[in-house]
Amino acid sequence: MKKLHCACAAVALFFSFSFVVSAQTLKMDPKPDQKQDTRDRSALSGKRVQASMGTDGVQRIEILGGEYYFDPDHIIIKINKPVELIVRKGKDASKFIPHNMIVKAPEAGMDFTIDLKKEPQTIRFTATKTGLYPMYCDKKPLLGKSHKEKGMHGMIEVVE
Ligand SMILES: [Cu+2]
Repeated sequence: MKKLHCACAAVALFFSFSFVVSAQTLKMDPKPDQKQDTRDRSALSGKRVQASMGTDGVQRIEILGGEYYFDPDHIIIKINKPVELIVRKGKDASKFIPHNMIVKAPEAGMDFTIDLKKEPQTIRFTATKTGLYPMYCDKKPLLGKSHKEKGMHGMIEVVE
């Protein structure tokens, strides 16, 4: 009798477990726009995020960088409103690989180069022209591809 009881419990456990697994598989199914992404860090890249407007009128967004990505890598900001990009190395980023973030668009009010650290740093500017502006890391080992070529690049989109 006890043995039968155990078997029943095992079967019940098995079914509830497989239910959890299938529910998780469904949840983990990548979104269509992420599927099309062919860069190295497909799980992280291809992410469009609009900076959130603070009650103080400053748009803020946090960006992580690492091997070899920016997360998010497509940032949407509003024109003529102050922006704070809070940048730092991702938790998984190597201590030994240097990274930076560069945006060279002086015509749009954005012109900066910042070395990424584990601690957050804030870049402040106000974009003055709508459009798409590239951001990238220009680090490159002596041999091999640059970080940019490996996927460490993204876009800042300035909208009305
Ligand atoms: Cu880099």
